[in-house]
Amino acid sequence: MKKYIYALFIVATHFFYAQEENTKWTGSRPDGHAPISVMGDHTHGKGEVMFSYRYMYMNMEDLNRGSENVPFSNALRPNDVYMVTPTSMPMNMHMLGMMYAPSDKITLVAMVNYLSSEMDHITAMGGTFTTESSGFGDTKISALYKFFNKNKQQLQAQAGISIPTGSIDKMDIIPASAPNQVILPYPMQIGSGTWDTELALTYLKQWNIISYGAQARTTLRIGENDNEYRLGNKYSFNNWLAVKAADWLSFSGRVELGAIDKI
Ligand SMILES: [Cu+2]
Repeated sequence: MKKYIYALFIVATHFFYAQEENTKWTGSRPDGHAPISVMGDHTHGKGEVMFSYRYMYMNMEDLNRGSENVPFSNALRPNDVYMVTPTSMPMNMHMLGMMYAPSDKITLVAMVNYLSSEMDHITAMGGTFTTESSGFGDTKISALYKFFNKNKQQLQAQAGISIPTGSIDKMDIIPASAPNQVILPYPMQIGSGTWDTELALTYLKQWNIISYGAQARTTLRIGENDNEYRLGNKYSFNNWLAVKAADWLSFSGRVELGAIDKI
């Protein structure tokens, strides 16, 4: 499956005691935040608290063989061995986050999310059906450490864990199993099932009306889950630019390079 569409919104509340110092990078400018899908992009000053709500919609559709787009019939009998192939998978994600800085150097981050997904299928006989799963996902707790902030540049590291609170036992009825439920495939499971390590390194730079950021991030999965598999490790490299249009408005965009290991 490929082709995905992101829709992202944020409602964030800041309780800040902003100190505008001309020589420092600052998150209190509207362009002091990365595009919303980048996590751990900023730190807070001592005593600051931030709550966030993020919503993401992602739809995946079409079928690829290698990197080539192929019709669904290519995967189905008599062309191939499969009885069923997925055709699209829309997903909704609600993310609640909290940040708190016990000191100027350290910011603590906690995140929980609620996921609901559907997967549409077509069968070799031409029938269609849809499966559904939803629930609270894995819980992420991490700490951001600020190495330095000078000359309008900041460097920070993030280290954390993902606690496997999300289900890996989601089931639904498919035509071949009715009236019984069967276990749903990997992408329809809510959690990873493993304790995962999250590590990131972020560099930030600000000019008068422009901010730049770069972040390398990895998710390393530990061991196997209760269903005897492990999702692939994830690696990503993000680059973003934000332009300050007014004291309350900025525009930003990012380019991400990513890789995921095999399950
Ligand atoms: Cu924050």
